[in-house]
Amino acid sequence: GHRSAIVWFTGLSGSGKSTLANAVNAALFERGLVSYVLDGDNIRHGLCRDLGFSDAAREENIRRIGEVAKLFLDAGTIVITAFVSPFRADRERARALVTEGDFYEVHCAATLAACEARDPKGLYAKARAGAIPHFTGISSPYEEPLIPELRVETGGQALAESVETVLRMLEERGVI
Ligand code: GGZ
Repeated sequence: GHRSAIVWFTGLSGSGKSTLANAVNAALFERGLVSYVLDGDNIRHGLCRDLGFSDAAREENIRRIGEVAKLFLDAGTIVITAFVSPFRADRERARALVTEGDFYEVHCAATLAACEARDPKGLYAKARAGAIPHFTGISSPYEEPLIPELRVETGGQALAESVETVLRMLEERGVI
């Protein structure tokens, strides 16, 4: 059996959060476990379509995602969230919504240099040119987790290795 849990990925744009979240989700499915990914594709285009990227808008974005994650937790799911979630206080607020031990913060710790070199959507180039205001890492802060449950070096290792690291952590914590 398994426990429900919130696995909260945080990291810079291009740090591999969504890719890792979806790969972990697939691995959990292979094991017969019920999990679900919340990311920009299914949240920022729907529930949070009214929100931009000011500090206040991000705070509200993360607040809503925390509440939705809590609902998935109550429904018995392993919910994996993949948002930049750059502010410590906002992440701590999401953590505080649920019981201690149900929330696993995972720092996708690719460096800014690695994310910017990769720049899969060309957003860093645009941000450097001043075309995207408040871009995380360039013109808006990213507050690294101080004591995340897990730190994954998504910039410098293969996806499969990162997936194994997350699964091992969930095993060690008795989630799966
Ligand atoms: C950061 C931005 C911005 C700004 C658009 N700053 O690489 P992506 O494209 O797919 O991931 C980024 C995503 C961030 O949305 P989140 O909901 O995860 O952010 S937060 O948790 O801070 O609310 C990026 C894109 O949206 N994007 N403008 N200014 N990322």
